[in-house]
Amino acid sequence: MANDVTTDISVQTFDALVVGAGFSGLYQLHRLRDDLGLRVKVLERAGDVGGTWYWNRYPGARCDSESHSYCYMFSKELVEEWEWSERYPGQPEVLGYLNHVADRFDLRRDIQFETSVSSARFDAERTLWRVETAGGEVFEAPFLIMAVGCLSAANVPDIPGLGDFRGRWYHTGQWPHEGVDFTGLRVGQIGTGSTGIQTAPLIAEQAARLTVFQRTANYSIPARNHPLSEGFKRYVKENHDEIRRMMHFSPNGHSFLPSDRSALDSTPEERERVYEAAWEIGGLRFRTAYRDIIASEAANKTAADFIKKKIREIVKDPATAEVLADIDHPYGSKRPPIDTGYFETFNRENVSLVDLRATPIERVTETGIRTTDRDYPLDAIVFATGFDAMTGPLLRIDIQGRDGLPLREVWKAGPHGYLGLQVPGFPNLFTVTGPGSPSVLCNMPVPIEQHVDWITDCIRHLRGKGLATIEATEAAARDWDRHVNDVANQTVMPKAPHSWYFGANIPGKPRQFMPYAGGMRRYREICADIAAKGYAGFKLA
Ligand code: NA7
Repeated sequence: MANDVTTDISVQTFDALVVGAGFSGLYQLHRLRDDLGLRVKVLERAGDVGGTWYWNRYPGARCDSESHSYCYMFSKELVEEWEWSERYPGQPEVLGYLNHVADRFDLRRDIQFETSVSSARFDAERTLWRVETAGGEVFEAPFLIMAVGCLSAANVPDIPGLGDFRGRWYHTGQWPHEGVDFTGLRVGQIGTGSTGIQTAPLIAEQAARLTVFQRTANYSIPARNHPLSEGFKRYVKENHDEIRRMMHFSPNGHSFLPSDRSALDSTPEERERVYEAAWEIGGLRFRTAYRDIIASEAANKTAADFIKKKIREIVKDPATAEVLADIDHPYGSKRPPIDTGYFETFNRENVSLVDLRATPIERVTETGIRTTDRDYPLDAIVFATGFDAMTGPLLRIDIQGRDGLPLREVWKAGPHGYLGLQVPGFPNLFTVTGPGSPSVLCNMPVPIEQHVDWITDCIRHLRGKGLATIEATEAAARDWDRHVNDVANQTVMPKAPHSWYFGANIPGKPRQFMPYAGGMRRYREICADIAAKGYAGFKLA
């Protein structure tokens, strides 16, 4: 029988659409709805709020920023009523915080969960973005804000034979909500980035055997996590303004500042004392022991050598220590992890390390992983293999600007845009912490708040002036691309061209340094200046 039922596509219209309900999307909704009075809809793929903290539920998932700075600072009341329990909050605590924010500001009523955006097309005639979801729904609005996160497209490497594996496998960024019990199992873990370094010690405690497959050896600094004292909690509440000022002043949005000394001005003995003290304090503060660790290769080498020495001291088996300390890039040129007992884990009887540089993985078999020299029988594989960072979450959506111009086409040689906020040819489309902005080099809530505030002010400005569109100019975007590249070249970052900052972890992805390495403070000033000059470098119509 012929099916002649016509589908009624009912289009839902709003003043602004936001994609994503993590740190960025929640705050963007609050600002546009509660401060500007716009009708806003947030579309979120997950079943609840939280973004990265909704998905990353692997054992040991914990924030690398200190809790009192890993939070929104826009509301004094929010800071005063929320109490963090540890120096670094674990995943459940951060997720609890974001749920609290969603409830406190009554955000859920404007968020549609389990809604995956598949395409977004700009209709120039009507000056509207038309957004379609995987479920076939259609939404329209003049403004579209992509709050999709920088590290939300999981990267499962295409290793031959994975489909044949008879055990279970997991990606850390898509961890089962009910958790995984590794008791009695032989577990293989691929990846030794921030995630792998956090999860290995916990998996090792539970599993019968853990085999860590390491491709690139990595630095790590002890986190020295601990419960927060009542005195510190009081200090946080009473010094909100001061802490916020410090976060805005610091180059990376943290609540501490780098030393004003050069590592090269210290004697070796002095340096040893400074690094020893920084190692004891732990965490990302280590990077601030001297002002030039990230800027100068020679200064960096002094920090790198110190950490390598520490690895050799901690790890008892000299052969294992050598593989762990054989690090081929400057400290901080890849994302610097912090850990709780990572190197110590290799002193356990039930843990071993495989050097994939010497013996690469050939395939996954029905019963485990085969490298070029032997088979490793496994019951479970954990992929701690990271993400298609920064561009991945945007490019998996079919975004088309003026005249059907696909973003995938514009970015086929690497991301291109102005301030990491806009791309020429895509009017009224904003990317929160997009490529070309400080984003992943910072304590994330800081660049997020700055972008959301800038976007909100921009939309307010347009509406106040009766303007319909804002669009980055090609010339401004080209200059900005060059500037992003230039400032990266003033650091040690280009010495790790195999990092995900360059897109190098994804086969076929164009190699281009993606975040802005000029520092959050400088970036904030540039953005403010551009807005004050009537949005220089943008076309307003
Ligand atoms: P990362 O930092 O991208 O680390 C991924 C790890 O997985 C890293 O050690 C990679 O080695 C390894 N990897 C990736 N693909 C493979 C293949 N095919 N074979 C072997 N090993 C592989 O991701 P994380 O999740 O740890 O951290 C991401 C961010 O999340 C982090 O910066 C925090 O901001 C939170 P490689 O170094 O590429 O040789």
